[in-house]
Amino acid sequence: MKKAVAPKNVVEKILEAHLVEGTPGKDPELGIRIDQTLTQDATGTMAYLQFESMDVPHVRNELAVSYVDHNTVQIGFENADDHDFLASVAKKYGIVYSKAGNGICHQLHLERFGKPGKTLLGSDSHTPTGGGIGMIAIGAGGIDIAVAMAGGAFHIPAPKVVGIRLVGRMRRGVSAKDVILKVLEKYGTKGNVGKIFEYFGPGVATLDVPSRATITNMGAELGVTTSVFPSDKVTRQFLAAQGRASDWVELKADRGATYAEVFEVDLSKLEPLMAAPHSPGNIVSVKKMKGTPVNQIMIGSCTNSSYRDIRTVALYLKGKHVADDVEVGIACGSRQVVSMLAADGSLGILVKAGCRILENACGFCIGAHMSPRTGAISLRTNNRNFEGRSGTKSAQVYLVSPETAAASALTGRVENPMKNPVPAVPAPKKFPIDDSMFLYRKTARKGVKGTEIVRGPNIAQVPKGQPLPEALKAKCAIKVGDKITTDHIMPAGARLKFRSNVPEYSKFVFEPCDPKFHDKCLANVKDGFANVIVAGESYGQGSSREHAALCPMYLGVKAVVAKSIERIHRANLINFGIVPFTFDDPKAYDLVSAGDEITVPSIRAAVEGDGKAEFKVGGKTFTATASLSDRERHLLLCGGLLASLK
Ligand code: MIC
Ligand code: SF4
Repeated sequence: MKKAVAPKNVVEKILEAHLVEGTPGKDPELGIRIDQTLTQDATGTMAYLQFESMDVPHVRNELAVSYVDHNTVQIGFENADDHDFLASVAKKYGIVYSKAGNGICHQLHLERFGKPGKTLLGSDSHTPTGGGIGMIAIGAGGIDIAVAMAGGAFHIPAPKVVGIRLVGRMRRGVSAKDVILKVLEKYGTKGNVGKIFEYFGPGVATLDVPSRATITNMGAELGVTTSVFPSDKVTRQFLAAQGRASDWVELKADRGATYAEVFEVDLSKLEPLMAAPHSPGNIVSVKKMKGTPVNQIMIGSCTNSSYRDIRTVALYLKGKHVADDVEVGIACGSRQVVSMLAADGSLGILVKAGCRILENACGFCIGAHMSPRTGAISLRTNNRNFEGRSGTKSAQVYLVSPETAAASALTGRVENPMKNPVPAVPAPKKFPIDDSMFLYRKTARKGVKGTEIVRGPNIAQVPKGQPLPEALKAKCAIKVGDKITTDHIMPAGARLKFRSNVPEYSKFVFEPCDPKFHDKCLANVKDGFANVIVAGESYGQGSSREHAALCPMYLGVKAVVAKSIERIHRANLINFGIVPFTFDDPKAYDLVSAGDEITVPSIRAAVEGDGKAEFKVGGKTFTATASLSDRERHLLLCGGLLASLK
């Protein structure tokens, strides 16, 4: 008799097809094969410096793409140096290179490379955008991407799959951003580590691919491993319109497939929402905020920069003008989007309406363009409103849909876009295709032997970690509270240009919390102490930037002790030889103050064993545990991933 096969959801299907280590339902960590990788310039230089040191002749995964979209401001030589370095690396090792000006990595990857059923690993936390097209797409630190390009597996916590059941159809004026804000209202930005969100139900068919991608993109803010949609007729139509019909495969959950839990969203009942300062999980309704004066409106970013989104904004602004006391900036996601808007007259509408048209890049989203004025209220369609991320610490940033942004631009006040809604933008039958800014496609995977890597003075070496000592004699270099993001740890914006130069960038670690952190750490090291970071809940939220681990490592940080630590940051800490401890009793957090001497007499033995270590602070002791897999244990004992490869 044939053995009955258990029905599977989409996540289980894709993971099973890529499983190389571990058994689902048994092991705490699973190793998966990675088909595609992506990097962006701000994390890419480190990723490729680390890839170089792995000594492999060319990339071994199916497709590797290196995008330039973050540091495109080019004030000073640093950004341009990075671009040249990245281009030469791409040519040499068989990586496709997307030149600055081509667009934002996630939008471009969705348009031109994403394939349902494949795995994608990207050195950017919003890589899950690819989930909109039915990929298991995960954000990670640069060194993990380097390993995947060299053919190595990637490890994820065995996931708990949460089902988000969509029913009904959204009313006009409501859009995908409101769906993900609803999910964020329910699940918040902490406590979701290790989960994967799978969208299913009859409402899925009402969402086009860009809308699905908006939802999976901002799943990053939940702190989940990734989010995924099925691949259906809508996906097929999108791929066909991109001239990639043959990349389509159908993917759906089997009848009877189960989820660890299910949350239902009735799309027809949704209303416009916004995330209030300073967290994407701080959800309020637009109705409640209606009438609030606004100083700035920024539209774009990898969350909301598709043709559908910007065309919708143009429909709201057609024949009208933005209010006098509001500045409006628009950054499209890609050249494809820009050329479509140029062709259908939308660009003209936006210019006439008084919008500032920005480069199709990350720009404002990362505080690298149009920082708002002191104390401004800024409505933005991007995904993060952490304090200071816009480049202006006193600004109050609200995250909204393109519809809310557009309606509010007209009056300079928060407006409900359901009041005078515009018709839905139909999914284009054919997208204009121009891949001319993707270089080295012909030599992809093979590379061009003999290519010389271009290294300007901004390209520094990656520092190496040291093996974990037997005992730790350290000082608490900083004590921070809950929800500390990687933007607090390693600020971007004006500091972003030092990404390829660790000694230089390290000067800004914890700049928003304690600008003296760098000096204190170095003084402690000079006095023979290592450094320890003490933190509250959900430490390391947000970006995948491994500099938030790499630069602290450079400053002698050996351990983080927190109430809880987010997934990508925890993995980055381990990759750079910093032990991620969590307090066994969260009350122990109160026993430590900044500047205290901390000893961990047997830190190495703890990591070799069950991870539980005794910490001594003054006359007091407490315990904290680093729950580690064998692989993670090995990395920490060696002093990090790079050290372990040597
Ligand atoms: C971000 O949105 O914070 C970034 C900048 O894209 C980061 C990557 C980085 O820090 O370079 C991310 O999301 O991972
Ligand atoms: Fe770029 Fe912003 Fe998206 Fe990060 S979140 S990839 S900075 S657009």
